[in-house]
Amino acid sequence: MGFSVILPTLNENGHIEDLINNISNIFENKQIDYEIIVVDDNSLDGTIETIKNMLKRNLNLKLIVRENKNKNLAESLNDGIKKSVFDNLVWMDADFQHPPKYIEKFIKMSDTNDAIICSRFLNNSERYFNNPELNKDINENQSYFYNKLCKLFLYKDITDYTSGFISIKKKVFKNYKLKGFYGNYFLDLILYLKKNNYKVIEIPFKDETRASGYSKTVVNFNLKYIYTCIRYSLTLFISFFKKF
Ligand SMILES: Nc1nc2c(ncn2[C@@H]2O[C@H](COP(=O)(O)OP(=O)(O)O)[C@@H](O)[C@H]2O)c(=O)[nH]1
Ligand SMILES: [Mg+2]
Repeated sequence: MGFSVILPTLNENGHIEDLINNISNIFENKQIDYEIIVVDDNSLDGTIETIKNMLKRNLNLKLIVRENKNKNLAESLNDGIKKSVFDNLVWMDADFQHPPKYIEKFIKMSDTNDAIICSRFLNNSERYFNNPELNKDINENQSYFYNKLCKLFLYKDITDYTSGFISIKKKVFKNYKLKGFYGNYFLDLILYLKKNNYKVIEIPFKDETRASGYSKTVVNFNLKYIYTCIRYSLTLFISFFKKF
């Protein structure tokens, strides 16, 4: 058993070293083979230099810099998948919103499942904004509503269609590539898994606020917000028909 952890990065210098050390410790303590693949879309905040320095010390660390390519989260993950060497893949936000401790659950459950998804919307999931000191991101209500709609029209046993925190068997990608933008690549992946009868399970988790830096997906309430809503609705609409 081995794990390839893919970390897509765009300006995550404030915490990326901590995150990599944290993830490495989990696998080192359990003596499980692993690699961490950082896929960077030309960060300007020093993320690339930090990783290059770490490469000298951490032999399990790899770096892909997507030079001369358009910034794209799903394509970054595809590049990481292509480079990976182990049977189990994990990907997650590189900003501590997805706490690394859940990797221990992935390890425990990976023998009996093809995909394990950390969901924000199960009954016993907890949200960062339950803490009264933390503000809710502007797009949380939109995301909640969108995922409810997906559950209604797609699969009753899946609650988080835009999670982005997953452990998944590499074999899934023999005939499939991630496609789309931000969260909606994830919906397409769920559809593919379900249609091909892979064993998918969700587990509850407690998300955190980003450790530093800023979100690339939060949009203000303006034309871009409406455009994003339309793109997401279209994806759901198309997925509904692709389901059959
Ligand atoms: N390589 C790459 N990574 C990205 C891109 N956009 C976002 N990310 C990374 O994807 C993860 C999720 O993005 P984030 O800004 O945290 O979105 P949020 O969690 O929805 O606020 C983070 O690790 C980002 O650094 C991109 O265009 N390319
Ligand atoms: Mg994030």
